Amino acid sequence: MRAEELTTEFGVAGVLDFINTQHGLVKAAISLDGVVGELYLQGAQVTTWRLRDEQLVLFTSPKSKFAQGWAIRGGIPIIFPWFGPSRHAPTAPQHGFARTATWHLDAVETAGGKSLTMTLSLTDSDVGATMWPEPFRAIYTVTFAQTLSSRLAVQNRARHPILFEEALHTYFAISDISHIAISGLVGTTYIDKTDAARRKPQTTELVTITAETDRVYLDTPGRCAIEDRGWRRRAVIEKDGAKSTVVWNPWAQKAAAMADLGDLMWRGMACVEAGNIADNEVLLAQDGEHQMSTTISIDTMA
Ligand code: TA6
Repeated sequence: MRAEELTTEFGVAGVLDFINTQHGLVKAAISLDGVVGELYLQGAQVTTWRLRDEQLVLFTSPKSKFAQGWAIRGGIPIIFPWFGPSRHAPTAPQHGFARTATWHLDAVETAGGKSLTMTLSLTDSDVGATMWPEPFRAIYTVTFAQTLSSRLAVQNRARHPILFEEALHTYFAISDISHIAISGLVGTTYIDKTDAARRKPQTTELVTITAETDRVYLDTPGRCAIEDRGWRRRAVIEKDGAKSTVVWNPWAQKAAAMADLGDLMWRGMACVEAGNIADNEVLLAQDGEHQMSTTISIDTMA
């Protein structure tokens, strides 16, 4: 659907509007009391959630292509039904097809000027069975308010159990990579993707990033946080139905090779992602539904 049709059907004057972008995508622009938001129908991807008078919360690279079929570098990409390279189809796109597919907007709810909830869906008929043969329906519900809540539900429409991985691959804006520490992961085990996928214990209370970091933490608690000394704030991520946490920063060398990142922007971002990956992948029964969710909130550090 084009922006005009979406605005007619779902627009809320002064709160929700739809825009056709120059590269052929459609995005929703959200404006609430004290909150600004943006979501692209491609990938159902939130790219902006900002509290007025507050630094950016989500990082989105201005060098992103924002074009059809290209993954947007930033915000909250939805990773489904596999994380990283596909084990079954080596030529299939990294991180699955959900982030480059166009999702349907099914419903919009507002609560005065305080919050706005969008519900979007994607089914196998939207993406074809070439990459993944399983009939499914995915429903993404996101609420923009003083917190940002996202829920991904997956329904199995196959006549057998299905296996899949998923993640909300969130890019956080930070003051500088040297100023942050991530809490809430101590005592868990991680797969170190920068070191031949070796499994290692997280022994320190805080995770700091001093080089390329690409870790899949398994069986993690429901809450972690990015402590940012530079901006004197904490981004708290509460999750449910998601057993894994990914921590990623490409650092200088990898970033220099990424056309949609490059230069020094890697210093101003850190991905802390909730999902079900590797050992935590989801086995979903026939006709079953699995849900995972996150809520991001910002509080000030003393
Ligand atoms: O979430 C971390 C990761 O899996 C890294 O391995 C890195 O590849 C990153 O995702 C970005 O992937 P992308 O396909 O968006 O370039």
